[in-house]
Amino acid sequence: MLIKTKKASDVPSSEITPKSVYMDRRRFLTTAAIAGAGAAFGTIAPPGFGSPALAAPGRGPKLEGVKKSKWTQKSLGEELTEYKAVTTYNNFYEFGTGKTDPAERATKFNPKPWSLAIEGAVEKPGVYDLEDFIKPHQLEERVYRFRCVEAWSMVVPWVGIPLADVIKRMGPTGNAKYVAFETLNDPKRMPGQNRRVLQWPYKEGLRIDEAMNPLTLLVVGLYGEVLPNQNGAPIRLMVPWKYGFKAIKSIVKMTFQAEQPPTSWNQSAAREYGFYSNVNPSVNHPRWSQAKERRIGDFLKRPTKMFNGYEEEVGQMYAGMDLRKLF
Ligand SMILES: Nc1nc2c(c(=O)[nH]1)N[C@H]1C(S)=C(S)[C@@H](COP(=O)(O)O)O[C@H]1N2
Ligand SMILES: [Mo]
Repeated sequence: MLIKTKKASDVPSSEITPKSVYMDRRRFLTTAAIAGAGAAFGTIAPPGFGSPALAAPGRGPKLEGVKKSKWTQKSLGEELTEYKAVTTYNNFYEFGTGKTDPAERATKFNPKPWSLAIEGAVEKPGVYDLEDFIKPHQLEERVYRFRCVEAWSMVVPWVGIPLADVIKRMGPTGNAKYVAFETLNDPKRMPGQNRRVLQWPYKEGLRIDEAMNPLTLLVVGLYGEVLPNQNGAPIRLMVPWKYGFKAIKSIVKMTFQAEQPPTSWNQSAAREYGFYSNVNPSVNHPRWSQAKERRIGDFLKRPTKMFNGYEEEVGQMYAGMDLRKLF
């Protein structure tokens, strides 16, 4: 996300794929050429279609009992973004506003133990220990496209549980029209919160049907491993048809309520960031076009797709809505 004090004439930092990412990619291409076409890429990706990152040994604790889903790399038909880029090119303002800040500054953050508060219009509100909260659910891997409002994008094999299953378990009442999410607010553990670049805690929200959509995932891992701190450990949201800032990290609270909740980016710049924030190439950001995006690792830009390519799955939820007004 860009800070709003930037001038319109500034080139968004997102326009520039960081050199380290290019360099890594080039290095991979060379290595792959040497290794030859028969190289095995591990168990997640089909051979020959794989991500370079999977060729490397494990980097974090592996998650056990993760099942495959129908959202595979093959079904998406796109290359995975390298693990290194996914974990070093981040937006997580609680650890600084620079792209490499989270990876550099969140190393000492300890997301264990973690509790998650469920509040409001549900039959089973309470404060849950995260491990107990996750345990009844089957972890699954889903390869999703992910597009930041800054016009860069990635393809990531997330591991998580469908938010719909969690909501069903909590028993929403008739007043549960929206879900509000909050990130941990603890400047001692999240030093970026000492600067008021946003109103802390970071807040996000979804309409209940969006939260219950089969695509919506509560993420606890990526690349088969426990979610790295910089990517929002221990639990973050993933709504692949919306801009990246909806994907709130390090969640400590979910509140079910009748009113549309306030969201951090909307509070910070209402003209620029709406509640819905569906990826929409025909609604430009006031300061830049949303028609194209740069896939991290690519040189050329590609056209952005309506709802980030998930129109078939989610378009119906917005039938009859003016998405220029409700951006
Ligand atoms: N708590 C919190 N969640 C956040 C952010 C943040 O600054 N704080 N940044 C958002 C933005 S703008 C993006 S693009 C994604 C980035 O996720 P990634 O670093 O895993 O790619 O996280 C989103 N979730
Ligand atoms: Mo973003």
